[in-house]
Amino acid sequence: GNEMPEITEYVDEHVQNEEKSDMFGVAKGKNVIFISLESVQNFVINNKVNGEEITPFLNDLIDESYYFENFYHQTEQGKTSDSEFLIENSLYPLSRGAVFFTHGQNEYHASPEILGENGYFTSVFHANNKSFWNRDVMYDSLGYDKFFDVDSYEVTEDNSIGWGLKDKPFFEQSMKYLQSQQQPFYSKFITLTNHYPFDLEEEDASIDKYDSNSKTLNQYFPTVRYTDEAVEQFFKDLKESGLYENSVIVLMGDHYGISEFHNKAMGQYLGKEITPYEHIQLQRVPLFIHIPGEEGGVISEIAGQIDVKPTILSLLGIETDDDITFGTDLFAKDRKEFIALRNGDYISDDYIYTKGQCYDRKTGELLESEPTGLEQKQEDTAEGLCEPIKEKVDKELSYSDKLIYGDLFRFYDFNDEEDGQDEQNDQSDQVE
Ligand code: GP9
Ligand code: MN
Repeated sequence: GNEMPEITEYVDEHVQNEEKSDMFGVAKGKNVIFISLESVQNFVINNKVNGEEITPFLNDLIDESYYFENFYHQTEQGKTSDSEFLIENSLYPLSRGAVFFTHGQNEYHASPEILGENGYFTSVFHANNKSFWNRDVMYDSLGYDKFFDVDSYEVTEDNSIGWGLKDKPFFEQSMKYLQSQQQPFYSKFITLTNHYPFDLEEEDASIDKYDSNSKTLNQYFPTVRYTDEAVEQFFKDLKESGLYENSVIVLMGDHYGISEFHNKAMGQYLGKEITPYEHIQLQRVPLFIHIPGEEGGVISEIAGQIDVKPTILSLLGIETDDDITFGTDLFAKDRKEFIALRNGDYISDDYIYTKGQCYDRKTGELLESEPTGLEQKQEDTAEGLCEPIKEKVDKELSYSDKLIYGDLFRFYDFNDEEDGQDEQNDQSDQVE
């Protein structure tokens, strides 16, 4: 625990906001329904294929939500599980392997645990084997009350494809469990149909495939549309059940669906060459925060999955002054100046740094390249422009790694007073 003082000092000084945002507590006491949209990247939003809208429901939802158009996924090899780790801990996943597997039994201070301490019932809905990504173990460590895994669903040959239960029956079958939960609840839904290799039956496809040399990209569009329709139906069901009015609904893409192996086809679709800069821009995934009764708006500031935990807790009016997070409330005014990707690349207001090159974020212009000769580093190159933030990025990633490798939260007392409260709450909401 020797590193703890240094890390908490860094977080206090460089991450946490002094002032609460104007949005603090606007959703106090409401349910949170978090929808993880498998492999949905934001290039499909407000875009078309063969003249057809790809995500008509999500496109309309922008008008009634806070929509973050420059929101980046920060996952690595742990894919969906890394995104879950990011959004609930506001720590970075690891650069290799999946932290869900390698550190599933660490001590954490995750949002499900914090929400449990604040009277929430917490659950996950996902129609896959419970041990996939070691979720059954990790969800205990994160403080979840209940995991509705594949065993909670009726899965037949007819209602499944690819990885399992299709998203439409998944949401349909989830409703009865959701309605029986104690309120307020925090429930996370993880969709599955829009997963590589994006297989979909003809009868479920509302739009045609794209036509390029990448079967993967071609098939991606109809499956994204299928998930869009599944979410639309889910919203209808939520409204019918009466849960909608009293809930905040957050929708987020977990990570990219189309890898760089498909850059040629992607370039054909987008009508531009996929440069290293464009590749980073393709790591944007949608984030919607939908609060019934609030108008919302499009937010262009850079944001990332690391920011989800502090943002949700702030909306719910939960104090997090003593928390250790590397993200910030997205509605706060003075936010940290960069979004770090797990490989050390980063996005700042002015720059995108990738592969040792420094780009202008807004124009994509290559500002400077790192000299190729090893010993030739010069002050006035890319390093000059991008280097100061790059140093901070590396430092922050290493602090996050230290917390995980050393299981350092064992040595940190998050809040004594809160602990006293937990014990009382725990007795009242044991729902299985
Ligand atoms: C598996 C699902 C997809 O349960 O979450 O996992 P991914 O391959 O995207 O990590
Ligand atoms: Mn995924």
